[in-house]
Amino acid sequence: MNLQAIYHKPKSNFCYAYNENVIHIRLRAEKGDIKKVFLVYGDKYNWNEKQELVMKLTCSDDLYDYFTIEVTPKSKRLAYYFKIEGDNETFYFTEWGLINDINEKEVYLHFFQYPYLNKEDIHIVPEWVKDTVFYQIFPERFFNGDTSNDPDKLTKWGELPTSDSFYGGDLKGIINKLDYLEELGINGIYLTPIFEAPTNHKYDTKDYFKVDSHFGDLEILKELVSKCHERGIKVILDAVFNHCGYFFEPFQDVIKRGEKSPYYDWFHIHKWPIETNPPSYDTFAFTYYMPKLNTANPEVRDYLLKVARYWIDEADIDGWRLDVSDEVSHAFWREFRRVVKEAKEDAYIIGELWLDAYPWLKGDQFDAVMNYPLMRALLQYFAYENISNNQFKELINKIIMRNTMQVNEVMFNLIESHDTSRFLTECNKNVKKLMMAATFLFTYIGTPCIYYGTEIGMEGGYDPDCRRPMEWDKRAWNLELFNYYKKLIKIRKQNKVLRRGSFEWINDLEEIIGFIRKYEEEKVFVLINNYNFDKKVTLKIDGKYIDVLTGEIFKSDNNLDIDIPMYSARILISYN
Ligand code: ARE
Ligand code: CA
Repeated sequence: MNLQAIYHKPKSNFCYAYNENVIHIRLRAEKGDIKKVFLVYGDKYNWNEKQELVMKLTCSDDLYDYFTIEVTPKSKRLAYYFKIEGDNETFYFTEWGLINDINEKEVYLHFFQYPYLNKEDIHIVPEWVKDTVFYQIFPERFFNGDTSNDPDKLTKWGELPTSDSFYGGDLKGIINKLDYLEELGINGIYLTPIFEAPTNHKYDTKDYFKVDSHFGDLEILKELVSKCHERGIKVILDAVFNHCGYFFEPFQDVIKRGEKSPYYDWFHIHKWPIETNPPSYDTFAFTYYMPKLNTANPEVRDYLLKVARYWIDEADIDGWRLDVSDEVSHAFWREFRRVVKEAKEDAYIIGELWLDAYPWLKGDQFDAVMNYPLMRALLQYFAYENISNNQFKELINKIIMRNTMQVNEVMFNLIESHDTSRFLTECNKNVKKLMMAATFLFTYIGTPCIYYGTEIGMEGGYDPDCRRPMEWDKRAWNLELFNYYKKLIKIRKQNKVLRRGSFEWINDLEEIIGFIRKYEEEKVFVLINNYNFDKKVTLKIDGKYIDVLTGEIFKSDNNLDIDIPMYSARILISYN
């Protein structure tokens, strides 16, 4: 047995409260090394009544197996250790390591503990997020609903963007297109920044309390949010708190007055007079027009927290997406969460974080992050075909195991954004591959987000090309893709099992990606063929199923042979 590979840690993603009653436990071991693991658990004050349960080998990544189990400790206290069986040896894994034998008289010296399941420490995620399909809008590029607020020099709608083009898109434009969004079926909108700022992307805020005049004003934002709410659509805004813009008044004051400015300590200034090339102060990515804010300064914290609260109170927004969230202090985000959840209990807080984000997702900071690791796996498997089926599964498993299940269930899942090139461009315009990746996105755990225009086949390379103005001429749409997206959204909305169900791979399908999701009595089998050859697979299933993509009905009393033509998928839902 490879003892060094065995890993567990209480109060981490390996042992956490899932809700007020349930604790999830995971154990890691070398892949293929361990035959069986038992969880021995009980209350440390009443150890006599301890119980023993077999843990399930839920998944594996490239190196490890993960065994998991769910327990409901009666007294809310949990003491436990693992009994691990290898080929011809048994070990006990305890707080102090691996031992050959447990001396039950001294067991209290050994066991791991989740000492008490305190309610206020549990990461409660907003339930509505699980029922939401998001749509990301870059407001400058969606629709121009009010030409009277346009910037001076406009690029013609339809022409390709440069880093500084303006097209005139605005909030009124989004209001005008709500029928479109409702027809598509989405019920959540994430807007990249809308506050006053000179650039087209507005990540360089000048005034955090003002809607940019090219986009509208407070009244129009309120109208947008209330009209969205009337249609059951939630609205999330972008919080750019890592840095401000060059023209942010406090920064301008520092430029003028240096150390005499009361705002000097709002930033990280290395030298005055201020120089911009290279910047003599900390910035976002050495970008001189994005001075980094000093959240160690309580005044800065108060200011930003006021901003966070203001837009919830004034405009009734439903959450925040946090720009460059990894470079802002954890201490700040903890306060941020408290303030935001106080203003709106079920607000959704999403970090923009491209890494393993577990340190931010323990329940005291964010609810979820933009799932860029998932996007990467989808690109590798569906677009580039440079990883095998198994490697894809291992990657997905690795990503699942990084976080708690309540986080996975509200993860902000995406296949492209305003910071990446478009999926369709990455897969050489093979719309079928995009359709297959989308099938995964809409049937997988977590909340799907569509970047405006994906659904009609928009293309584009890296920023700024991925921010082309939305195509409104239906003749230029890929209608097959559009209808497929509509269908996927509808299927997800109609089937709770896709929004709440458990997740498990179906093994031995060779080139087919297959998984099962279960929720109460419902079951769904998803099969995806991302290759240019037809396949037939045999599923060991019983009962009646409908393929909600095609309407075909299947009956089986053990082996179901099913065709999966090239670049197609099946979503088989059980019914009586
Ligand atoms: C501008 C120009 C671009 C040019 C760029 C480089 O528009 O054409 O290529 O400058 O100089 C905003 C604007 C961008 C703008 C940028 C700087 O939207 O258009 O680019 O400001 O002025 C990392 C960060 C992540 C960040 C990405 C972009 O970790 O936080 O880089 N994303 C957010 C927003 C952006 C925004 C900003 C931050 C700044 O979503 O839109 O940019 O407010 C890896 C790493 C990641 C890295 C990622 C992408 O995987 O792990 O850390 O993200 O690659 O590079
Ligand atoms: Ca306009």
